[in-house]
Amino acid sequence: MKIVIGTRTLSSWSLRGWLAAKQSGLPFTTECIEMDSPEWQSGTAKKALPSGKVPLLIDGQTPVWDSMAIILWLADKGGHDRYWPREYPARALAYAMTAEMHSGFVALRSACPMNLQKAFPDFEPSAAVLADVARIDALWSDARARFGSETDLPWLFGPLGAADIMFAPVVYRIHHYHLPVSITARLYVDAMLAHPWMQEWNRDAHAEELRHDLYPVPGGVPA
Ligand SMILES: N[C@@H](CCC(=O)N[C@@H](CS)C(=O)NCC(=O)O)C(=O)O
Repeated sequence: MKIVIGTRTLSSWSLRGWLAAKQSGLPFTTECIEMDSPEWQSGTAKKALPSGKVPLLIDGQTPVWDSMAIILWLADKGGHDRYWPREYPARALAYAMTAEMHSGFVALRSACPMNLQKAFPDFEPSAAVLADVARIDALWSDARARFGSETDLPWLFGPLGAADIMFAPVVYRIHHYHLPVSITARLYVDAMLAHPWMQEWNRDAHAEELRHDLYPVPGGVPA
């Protein structure tokens, strides 16, 4: 299996696909397409991608694109228990919040693009961004209160799963843009930041040399 990703510093959807591949427990290789390369910018590199976007999983001869489809495919192959809680009420919430993240939170996503090499301590979130963060905080707190067990702290539903994977870039956004969250959410953010796979991704991101500021946000200091 191969997962094709974009620049680690910038590509939030690639982080999801790559974490999903890690969580499968199956062997895979990673191919990174630099998003500030002339090939990506001119559209040449995108021609090899069915949707023109990353991540793309190639399993043998089978291409699977879109982070949500990659999670579904890998759950079929690697085992649903690796991604989804076993109990039905918990599973319903995990499905719903994973899908809500996949399709929503546009204000947060557009105002706070993921950039792992920069922090924005003076960022002033709009009301729409604060509303998105409050909704995410409420979802995390609900999952933790109802289904996260003390022994399996700090994940949302016990072991790391699809919901954690889908929210992973939000963890970085909260951290890098200094967005206000509850203590419960902050503990979750800190635990996710300390996860070995997040650390590996972050380390590799910091090794990247970016030629352009593709998603400029005013201000910012090195992270
Ligand atoms: N819904 C897709 C979104 C993928 C996506 O937008 N990827 C970005 C990189 S983070 C991309 O390839 N953008 C290229 C473009 O839109 O031209 C998913 O879940 O994988």
